[in-house]
Amino acid sequence: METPHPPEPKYLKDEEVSQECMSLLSTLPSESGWLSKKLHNYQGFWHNARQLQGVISCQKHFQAQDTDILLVTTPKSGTTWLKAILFSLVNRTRFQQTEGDHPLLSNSPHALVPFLELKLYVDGETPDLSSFASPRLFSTHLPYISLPKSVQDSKCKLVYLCRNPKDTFISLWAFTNKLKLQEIRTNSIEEVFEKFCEGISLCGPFWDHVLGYWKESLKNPEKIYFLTYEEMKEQPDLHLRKLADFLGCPFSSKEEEERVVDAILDICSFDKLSNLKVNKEGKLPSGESNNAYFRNGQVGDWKNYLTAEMAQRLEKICEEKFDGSGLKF
Ligand code: PAP
Repeated sequence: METPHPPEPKYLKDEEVSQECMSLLSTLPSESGWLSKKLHNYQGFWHNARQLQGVISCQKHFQAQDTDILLVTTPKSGTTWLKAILFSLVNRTRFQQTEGDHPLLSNSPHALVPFLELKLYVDGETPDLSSFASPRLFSTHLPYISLPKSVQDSKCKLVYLCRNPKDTFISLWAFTNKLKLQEIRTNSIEEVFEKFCEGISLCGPFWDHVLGYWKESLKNPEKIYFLTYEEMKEQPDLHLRKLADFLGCPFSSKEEEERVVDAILDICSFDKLSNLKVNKEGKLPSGESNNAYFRNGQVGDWKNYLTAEMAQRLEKICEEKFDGSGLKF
């Protein structure tokens, strides 16, 4: 007997889009996708139909507040981890990491820090955000060019996270196969690698996404904190302290004495989060299993999947794309 397919997450229900979105889609370049059936190019980046509906809706309706914090990531760069970290950091006086009722112990980080375009605005409607405590914490995969105008105009802060492209690709490929849908067969690595190298992936081209935020973070370091998964893995305590400073909530000497930094890193660690019942067995309201967001959380896992030729090809593309930017992976 065949294993039943997991339900299709909301953001992948391509056919459920408004007339307005449908009309826009018909004017955009499109390509066959590797998770959704099709990807559409909007403002230079690839989105599936539902995601695009969310992008347009949040561009139109999202009103950023000066105190908002936006976690922006390239897909599969450690979004889940940083959602947990930022949530714990900014709520550390409301919720102590050592208490048994900390929200991270019974909620997926994705439920605590929702995506704008993939969750809150995905239906094309204006969500009620009045229940969000201040500072409001949201996340997005939106490229810089597509951010709602109010994000650029307000004093809200952006934390940007990306990851080595080879590990990003492997994580994305593994994720799409985990979520594989009825109409789409398992994605072969060669096939999707080709697409990734052509820049065709969710919110890709990868390099354009990264460069957009990299350049802005150099111009405006008060507004954008640029971070990589590898840096966070290597010196998590350093970056957590820097994030706290950047967000205007530095650790006090009393908190340093009480080792709050370690407590936050501990509750957000891969081992801790991936072994919680909620993340092992729970599902998001969109139907995805929380465990799809935890694989192995390693740096350099690409070595187990990519051939030397594949790795060289992607390295060469990135070298060319990032040339002169000062950014290296
Ligand atoms: P998203 O962008 O679709 O929300 P995201 O959370 O970025 O997904 O991707 C999951 C990756 O983060 C997985 O990487 P892997 O496939 O290389 O293993 C996942 O294992 C990793 N991850 C999730 N939680 C943590 C964590 N607490 N610490 C480190 N890595 C983590």
